[in-house]
Amino acid sequence: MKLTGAELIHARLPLVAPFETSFGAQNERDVLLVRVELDGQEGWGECGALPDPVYSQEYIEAAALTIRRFFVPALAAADQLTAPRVATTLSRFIGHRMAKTALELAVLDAELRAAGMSAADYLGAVRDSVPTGVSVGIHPSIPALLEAVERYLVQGYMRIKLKIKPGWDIEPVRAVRERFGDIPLQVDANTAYDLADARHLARLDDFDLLMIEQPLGEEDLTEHAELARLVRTPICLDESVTSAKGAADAVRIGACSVVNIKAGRVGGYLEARAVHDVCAANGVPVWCGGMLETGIGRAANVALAALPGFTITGDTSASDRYYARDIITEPFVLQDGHVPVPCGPGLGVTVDTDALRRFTVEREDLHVFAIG
Ligand code: NPQ
Ligand code: MG
Repeated sequence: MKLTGAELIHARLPLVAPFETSFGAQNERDVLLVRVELDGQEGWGECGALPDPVYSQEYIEAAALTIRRFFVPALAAADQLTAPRVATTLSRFIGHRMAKTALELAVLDAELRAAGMSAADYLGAVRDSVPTGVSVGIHPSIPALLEAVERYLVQGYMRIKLKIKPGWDIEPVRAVRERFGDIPLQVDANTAYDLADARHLARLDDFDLLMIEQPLGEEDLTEHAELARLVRTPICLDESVTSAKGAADAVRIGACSVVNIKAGRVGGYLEARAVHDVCAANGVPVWCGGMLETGIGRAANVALAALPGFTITGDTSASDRYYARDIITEPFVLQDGHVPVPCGPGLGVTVDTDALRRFTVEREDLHVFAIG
């Protein structure tokens, strides 16, 4: 198939509650969506980038520029465009993995809609629903945190992940353990600590956490391996893993014993599957992370999380964890702690274009013509 159209949509969705992490608080989710046409067949993709380069180097405006200036012209020159060929066609461009992921996903959606196959079947899903956990932001007080955690447990979430940072770590974890007992519990620091904090982080060992996610810097693989020798709680990497090769290296040097897989971070859903494969081959459990996706990216994440190696409950929460109103007609709804894996063609979700228009900040038709 050939790329016959491309459109960028910058939308802004209000969050049901502020989401605070060690890198800041958000009241809304700005998101970059991509709509492509392959021989006239529509496909949708979502870019995980945030408005500011605070989780990773990428940010929305830079992703939009990169897609417009480099990626779409390169893809327009490809004759037989398929999802696997997106990565090979864009491989001479370094980085910009979230931008690449959005395009790969849109091409995959169009290709699979034309073929009548679901993304879940294409990726190799073995489940028709996936258990899900919830990521709980930093709260203004311990009572406010406990109230939020209680709400999620009542809703049926299978695992609680607390965001931590220096000054908000031991006490919130202790309070949640004391109040809710033996629930599946883990923490995520989003790179907020240094190796010098090892003795402090070892205090978390008292609370039988499933893991500590990304305590140290993105580039601190060696330091994570050292930290893993100083704490008993398993180390999970998020920001540090940007490819299947990187995942294999991290595991080999002992930097982590669990991997959070996010497609955008590794450059696409096919590379995400490769991370899954290399981890499975090494006996390393993986789980599916999230970037507060709309229904488009959420559908893809849930399909990915249905692969056999995703043996740990992830962050693929129901839509109403983040949004009062998603821009997708069918929200993902929690049933007995699980979300259903979409089984329709492509991503298996339908974009409500009227609703999307109401949330759109900026929209742009891209010129689709080959360079050179
Ligand atoms: C993580 N996600 O695992 C990320 C971080 C993240 C679900 O915890 C707005 C504000 C958007 C904060 C997207 C979860 C965000 C955000 C992702 C944090 O590290
Ligand atoms: Mg994380």
